[in-house]
Amino acid sequence: MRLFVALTPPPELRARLGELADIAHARCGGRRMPDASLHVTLAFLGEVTEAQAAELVAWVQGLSITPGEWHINRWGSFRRPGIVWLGGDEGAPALQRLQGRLWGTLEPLGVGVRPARYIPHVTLLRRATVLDLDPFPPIALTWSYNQLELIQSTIDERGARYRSLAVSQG
Ligand code: 2AM
Repeated sequence: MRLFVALTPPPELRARLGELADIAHARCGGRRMPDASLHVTLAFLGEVTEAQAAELVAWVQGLSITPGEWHINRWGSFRRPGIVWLGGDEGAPALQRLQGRLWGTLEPLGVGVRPARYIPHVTLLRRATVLDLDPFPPIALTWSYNQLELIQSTIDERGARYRSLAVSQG
């Protein structure tokens, strides 16, 4: 199964991110991420075995992370798959530390591949046809987090569906 570790937004922030996804979708087209799927990935693990998944569930359930804040203040895009995203604070030290700490555990487990560079972002659209982000309103959102989730991604003809498998201690 295909897994990733992510932060999921609190309800009010989720709703606000959804409104921004609507604004982006009206201009850029493509496939809008459903509100329920909005997240920021910390570690993409890819395909893992059932045994590895069970180990990862136990690990996440026993994990407690340092609470932090992530400041979202810019629109961005990845040209190739037509992704429009929200991000900011690329060097966001707390998120970078958290990501580094996760990979410090994941690498010895032999799952996933640590990316050369981590660009924290919330994907709003996939396969967007317009990637001109200049007209979008300035944003300044704060994402307060104290937990992370292990999420399973299942791909079907309607795109990816996500299911939470484990939540860290809050
Ligand atoms: P994306 O939103 O920019 O596509 C589940 O696919 C999550 O893992 C998404 O947030 C996705 O980022 C992220 N991810 C990171 N690396 C990936 C990869 N190589 N393949 C698929 N998803 C990846």
